[in-house]
Amino acid sequence: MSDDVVAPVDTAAPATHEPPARDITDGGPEMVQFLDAEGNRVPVTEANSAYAEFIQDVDGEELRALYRDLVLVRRVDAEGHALQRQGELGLWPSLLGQEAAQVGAGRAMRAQDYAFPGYREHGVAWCKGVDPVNLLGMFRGVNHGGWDSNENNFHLYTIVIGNQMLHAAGYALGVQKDGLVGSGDADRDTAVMAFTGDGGTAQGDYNEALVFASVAHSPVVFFVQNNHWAISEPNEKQFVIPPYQRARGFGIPGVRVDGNDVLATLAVTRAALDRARSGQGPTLIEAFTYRMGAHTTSDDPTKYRIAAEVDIWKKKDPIDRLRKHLVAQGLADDEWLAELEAEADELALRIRTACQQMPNPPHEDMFENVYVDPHPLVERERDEFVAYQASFEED
Ligand SMILES: Cc1ncc(C[n+]2csc(CCOP(=O)(O)OP(=O)(O)O)c2C)c(N)n1
Ligand SMILES: [Mg+2]
Repeated sequence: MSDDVVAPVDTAAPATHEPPARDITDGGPEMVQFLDAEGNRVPVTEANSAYAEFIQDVDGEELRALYRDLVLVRRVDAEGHALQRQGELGLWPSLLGQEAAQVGAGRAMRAQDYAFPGYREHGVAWCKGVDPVNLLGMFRGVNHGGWDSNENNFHLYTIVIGNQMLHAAGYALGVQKDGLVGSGDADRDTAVMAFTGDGGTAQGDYNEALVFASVAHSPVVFFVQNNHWAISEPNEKQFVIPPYQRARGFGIPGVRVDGNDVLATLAVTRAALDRARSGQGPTLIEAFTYRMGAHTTSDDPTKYRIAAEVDIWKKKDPIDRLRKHLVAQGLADDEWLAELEAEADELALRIRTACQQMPNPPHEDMFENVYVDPHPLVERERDEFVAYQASFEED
């Protein structure tokens, strides 16, 4: 049993509301892991044995492709951060440290599977084929959300915490009613993935979505990235029982995976998506990971967390561990790694240039897309706004 497990209630004992003390750097023996922090393959354990078959086909080429994803996604993130600091973006929420959780989940998805992200899922966006330039446009505030959701089956970012869980549960219900589940056709059967954080699990929307999805046996995978912080609030303020164990209370399987291990995340997510597509209902995945950066560029984490905690997690870095593994297996050498760095530089230059060149839209564009059809109230407000703007003298 992991440290997180709360002992059965002793009715004779006085009630206590103190959460159990836990080591936030240790996911416990139930956590699924295939690559340890040193890049070694983990032997078969009770926790990982059921998932090994889901990564049996991952050969050297695919391992290198996963590493490439991790490196490029981290570079997109670094560029987003830098552009915000240089005044080009209004805000940037960094995914630093969560690359493996997102690439593992994103690469497990098939083209027809639909993702409902929060606001930090740049790695999932990458895997679903959303151009990072679109992410930058959204945080630059030059469009209504950044991209066409249906182009890549990747919904718009949702800032209202936990809200996308309900969107996903509803969409999954629709998928089910359209008969897109359980036919055995790998290109047709569809699953839905909903992404939220540890803080999100405390929201009403999250809990309602899990009830809806579980009673309807909908094809949805709830993917909680437990990065241990909800802005400045630690796990202890969000739950007493960790998310993967709370799944049981909703009647769905819950699994904790090492979110800094791309192989484990890929395996566990593939298993959960297969379950969903074949009509066996929802699964909850808790990816045990860490937010290495600030909550967003508006935040200063040195005000509320100690550097020693960050240092421990730096040693669990998701990219370092896969690089060590590749090098040890003879799958990567200095030349290949340097080529990848050059590719990352090119990507960074492309998205930076595109961001700086984005034209500012006319102000009145913000009145577009409020409703599907024109609406008299919105039109009146737009006209008033245009007249107000025109009342200023040109300088
Ligand atoms: C309904 C709602 N309440 C509060 C906020 C303000 N808020 C923005 S991010 C955040 C923390 C979310 O933490 P978590 O779910 O752990 O996700 P993380 O940011 O760590 O990825 C809060 C409270 C919000 N956006 N929406
Ligand atoms: Mg969090």
